[in-house]
Amino acid sequence: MGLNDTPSGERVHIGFFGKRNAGKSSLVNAVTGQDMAVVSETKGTTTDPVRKAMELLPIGPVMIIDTPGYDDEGALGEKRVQKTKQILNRTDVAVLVVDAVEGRTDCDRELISLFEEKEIPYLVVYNKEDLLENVPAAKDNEIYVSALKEEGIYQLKEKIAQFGKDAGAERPLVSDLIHAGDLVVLVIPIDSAAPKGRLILPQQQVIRDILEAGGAAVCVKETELPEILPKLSEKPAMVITDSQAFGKVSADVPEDILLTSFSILMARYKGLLDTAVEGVAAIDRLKDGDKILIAEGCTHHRQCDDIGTVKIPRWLKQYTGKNLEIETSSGLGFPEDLSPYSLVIHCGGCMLNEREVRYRMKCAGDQQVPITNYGIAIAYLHGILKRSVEVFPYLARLLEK
Ligand SMILES: Nc1nc2c(ncn2[C@@H]2O[C@H](COP(=O)(O)OP(=O)(O)OP(=O)(O)O)[C@@H](O)[C@H]2O)c(=O)[nH]1
Ligand SMILES: [Mg+2]
Repeated sequence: MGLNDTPSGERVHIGFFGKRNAGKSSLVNAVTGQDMAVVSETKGTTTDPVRKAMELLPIGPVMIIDTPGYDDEGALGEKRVQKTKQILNRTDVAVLVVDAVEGRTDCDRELISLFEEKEIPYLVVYNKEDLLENVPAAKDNEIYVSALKEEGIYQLKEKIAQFGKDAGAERPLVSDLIHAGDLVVLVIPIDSAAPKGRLILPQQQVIRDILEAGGAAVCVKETELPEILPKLSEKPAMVITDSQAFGKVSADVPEDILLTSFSILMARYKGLLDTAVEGVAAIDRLKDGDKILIAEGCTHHRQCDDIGTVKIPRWLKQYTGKNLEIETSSGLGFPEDLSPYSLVIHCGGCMLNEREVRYRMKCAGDQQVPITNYGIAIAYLHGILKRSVEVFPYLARLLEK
């Protein structure tokens, strides 16, 4: 796959932040080896984020983002913080650029607290070291460089790569939940909605992860499960089902066997599970007239469309018995202002939109609007969420509250 083919959602996003004139744009140019950003001695040269896709070894494909100075007086304080938070929501590694002569300022400390709040790994780059008489010793997440003299740029790239590699480290899908030698049953419906001639990506990924853990995967359709399950000479460590078949499968699998769904494992893999489980409890607090946003990441899945516009609204009304106002959005049309909504239910399956989905979850978090996803909401509305998160005892406890 060529460099230009890597979708931006799959790139490690590296954002450069700091005061005006700290040398953010100069550093971005030095790191990318290109004059992508305008540099000048005038404060406030960069007024909007500038992005550049590149290859940064050993991470691989990255997206470098240059940002406007965080101390810009022109913009209203609130708006500036908002804007920076939006960029931070897409940032995997933050690079704080500090003028080495001036040292850390209140503005830098404010940025650091934002990084910490967002749990974004960051490193502090003291730029303009050429103007220092003595270069102090640097801590592990600090480095002294000169963008102007191109000093320390190679070391900076290595440090970014080291932080980015950790950021890009993938969570396990299921391998941490099973042991070598375990038998895992996968329930995979083969209906008209299933693609012809192959399995879908989450199913492939789960099988691969089970194999890597030294386990064995037994794949079966939901219709054959009752007949096949008793044939196993040993109790399976776990049953993983397609969430659409959860109701039936949950009745067929004895209570003493752990049961979960592909969508729950995927949600955890993408780092969305906790937020979605916390958010779903808002369903019980819904009142007549409350607005709910059902957000679809893509515009082309007819099957998802049916779930979002027809099934979930129907189940919501049945479950709550309330008169709810349901709005839907699709594709990139996700509203910036979520304050009118009592709950956002987002689609969860689309692989390419992973970063965007995570970003939207964070937007909702910033505005204190509960957000959940299709898989979790469907399980909750059918009263089977508790059983499907049993594999994660801390979440099961959360639901008991
Ligand atoms: N001496 C010295 N000057 C530098 C260095 N890096 C940048 N500068 C100068 O600092 C000034 C600001 O550089 P920029 O890269 O535009 O700074 P910025 O942080 O992008 O500034 P804004 O876009 O205004 O927020 C320019 O005059 C640069 O030439 C450096 O390593 N040493
Ligand atoms: Mg700039």
